[in-house]
Amino acid sequence: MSLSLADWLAAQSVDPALTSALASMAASCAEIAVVLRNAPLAGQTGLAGHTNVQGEAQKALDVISNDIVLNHLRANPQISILISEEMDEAVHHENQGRFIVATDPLDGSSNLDVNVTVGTIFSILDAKGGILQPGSAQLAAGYAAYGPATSLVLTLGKGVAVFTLDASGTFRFTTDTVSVPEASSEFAINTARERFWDEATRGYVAENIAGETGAAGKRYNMRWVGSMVADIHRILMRGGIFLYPLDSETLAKGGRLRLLYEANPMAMLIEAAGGRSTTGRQRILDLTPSAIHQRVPVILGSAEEVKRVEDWYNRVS
Ligand code: FBP
Repeated sequence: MSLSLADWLAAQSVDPALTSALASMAASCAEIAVVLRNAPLAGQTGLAGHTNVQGEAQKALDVISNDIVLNHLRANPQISILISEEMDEAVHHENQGRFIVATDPLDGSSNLDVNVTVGTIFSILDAKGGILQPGSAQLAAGYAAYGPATSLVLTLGKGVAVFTLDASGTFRFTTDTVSVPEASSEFAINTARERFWDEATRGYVAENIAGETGAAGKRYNMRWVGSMVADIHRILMRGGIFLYPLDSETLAKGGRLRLLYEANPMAMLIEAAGGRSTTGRQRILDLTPSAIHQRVPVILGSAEEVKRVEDWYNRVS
């Protein structure tokens, strides 16, 4: 039988305190997987009746998932601060814990009603650096994808490893040869937002749609699940590019996706697997956050494609 996550971390000589933090996140994800599997039977797929700090309607499962993560992390003396998409303020635990965890406990929850893959995204930081550290300071990042299989995808900086949840609730090592191909011909963007796009996004997408007859000189396919974990998982497994750029409608907010618990962990994973990440104008992992729920433009995936988008931004600036 393949190694459990705990045995794999021990084999990598990962610091026991960090191992403990990762184990708490893995236990949260295993518990959320069970809740999601049974949610339609338990009548838990609807709205919770309130909105989160971003003004978005919370689903019952957003709240349940947040509580699960909160309970696991509160019980872990290694974790002193929890930042969650579902909570207005960072939660400070009364301990000397070494780590901060930033999480989106249930990303893509608008897809729950249609039984599409959703996920839990997390980022782990050294508490000494405070809550507003650049993504390049992350000690570990990962997500669980609740799809046909529940996958835990993890990076400690170099390389990306995938674990699969078995029937007993243990994540087991599946592969560590995840590599985002440098070239790709798949792009993921919400094209219904075209009228809000900037010149660079318009130019890049138009070239892709032109296929063999355009500047890219090859035919593209568009893939968009609308659930970030599902879209990024596809890109990690077979390449492609994901774009949620700054557009005229999201301009005032700084973007659509959140820096601390969506953009940073996904950028760390993509870069650790050989891909590239940018806001269009700057590497995501170099941004210094100004607020815990800050939003940013997110463009990441196969290096050649991301560089083409960066070239467009350089050209139109
Ligand atoms: P939530 O964190 O509110 O669930 O939103 C994130 C997300 O669902 C991503 O998973 C997805 O990429 C994006 O929003 C899609 O947003 P939209 O449907 O508004 O284009």
